[in-house]
Amino acid sequence: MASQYVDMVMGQVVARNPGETEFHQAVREVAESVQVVIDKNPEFATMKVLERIVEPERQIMFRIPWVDDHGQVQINRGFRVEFNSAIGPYKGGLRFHPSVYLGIIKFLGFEQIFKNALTTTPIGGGKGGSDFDPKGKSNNEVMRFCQSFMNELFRHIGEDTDVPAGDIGVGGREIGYMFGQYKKLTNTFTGVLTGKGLEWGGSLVRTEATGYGLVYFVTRMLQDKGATWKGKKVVVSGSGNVAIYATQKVHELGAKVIAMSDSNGYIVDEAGINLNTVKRIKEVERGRIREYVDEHRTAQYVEGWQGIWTVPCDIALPSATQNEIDETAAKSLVKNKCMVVAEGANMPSTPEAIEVLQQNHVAFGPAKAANAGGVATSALEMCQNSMRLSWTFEEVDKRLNMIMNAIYDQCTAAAEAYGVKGDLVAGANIAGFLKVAKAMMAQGIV
Ligand code: NDP
Ligand code: 2IT
Repeated sequence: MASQYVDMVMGQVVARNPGETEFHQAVREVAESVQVVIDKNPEFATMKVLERIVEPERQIMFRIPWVDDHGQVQINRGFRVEFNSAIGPYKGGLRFHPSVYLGIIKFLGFEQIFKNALTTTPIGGGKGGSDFDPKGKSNNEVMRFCQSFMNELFRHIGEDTDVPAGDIGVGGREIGYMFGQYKKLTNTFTGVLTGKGLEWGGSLVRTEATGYGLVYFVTRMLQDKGATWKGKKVVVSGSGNVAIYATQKVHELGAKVIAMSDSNGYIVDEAGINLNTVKRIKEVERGRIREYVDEHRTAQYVEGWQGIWTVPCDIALPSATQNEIDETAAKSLVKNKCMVVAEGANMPSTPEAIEVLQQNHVAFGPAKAANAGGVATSALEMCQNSMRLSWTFEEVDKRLNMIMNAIYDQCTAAAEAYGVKGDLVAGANIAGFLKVAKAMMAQGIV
């Protein structure tokens, strides 16, 4: 339900950011949700809060030259979009994937503003990355690339300024190489990155946090339907950090993940995915998901990643990438009587897909809320770094669980307060926006 005001803001966003379709998509959803907030609080319109929020505070693009194992010079492009610092230092991951361009980093940075606001912790929104493809690269190549990336990035970040972390293609290995280079360049040992190794400032539970948090969030969605995890069939797309630890927690809670994927295809194992095999293939060997069927005769491999949404399930957790559930996939989930869809990935459902799911009463948990456990635990890592101490696994996990419950409560309360009861998309956008908008109002025109 677009209005004149939303149309006006969207017109400006499209004109000023041509070709950045993912960014337009992310902005449109928030703008449509917060229309009711702006109607009720006209000072937000007078002070142009929405128009200011859609403009990044700072965007950095830079050259990343490095030398591959054959002695050839390679050039990639690096990005850091420091989107909004109204409630804390810029915070958000780095994505290394060949599809990365400014529009992807901006959509991710924009989403991060509201997600981070929902976590209840004091962090602003940012995102970065590169079009570097880590696939098939040696460890030494990845190290040289990360060092070159940090040779520019270091001057823009800092524990109280901007604190990057991982995302697609950036895990513990890459954070290690980047942290080493930052430390060498600045001669400081600070909490400038999160997702660090446990021996050098990392937090317990950060590795598991996005996946675990997603499952804690879905627990509340199920409760609202009078249901539990027991005996449920679950499909999780992707087989990276988010997918693996969501699957681990799903299994702990007595449900069964029966399908996972990567960008080539998907596996179905009705006996329940053996997570040890997936972890070995993806985390240790950096192999392909198809290798799973070599060891598990009950399983099947199907080429192409989109088909995973035709696998009948009670709960779907898209945890790979943006726009992986389109209208057709959503219709297929509805036909198969899926009861809950919750987003582990960022913006994995198209607007058309969300409409199909919501109209058919499938409970829908949006990324900003459902996958916020990762960045929330990053904020807990920052907190531990500042105090120069570390909490136990149980302590961090308990805080993560409390945060996911608080996020769920904020989303449901905001949806109810603004007349869209039960709509978690609107609830997440409204609650996140309100926190940031109030901070921006208090801080003047800066
Ligand atoms: P990883 O790099 O660990 O894993 C990504 C997984 O998604 C891989 O299995 C990858 O397959 C698959 N994938 C990537 N691109 C595509 C594509 N175009 N089509 C199909 N599959 C694809 O990343 P994460 O698990 O960290 O991130 C997954 C999602 O979760 C992203 O959307 C990310 O933004 C989001 N997220 C991550 C958080 C974190 O803490 N890590 C926090 C919150 C959200 P392949 O190996 O073939 O590339
Ligand atoms: O999308 C995300 O929230 C992340 N990739 C995690 C960001 C972070 O700073 O931990």
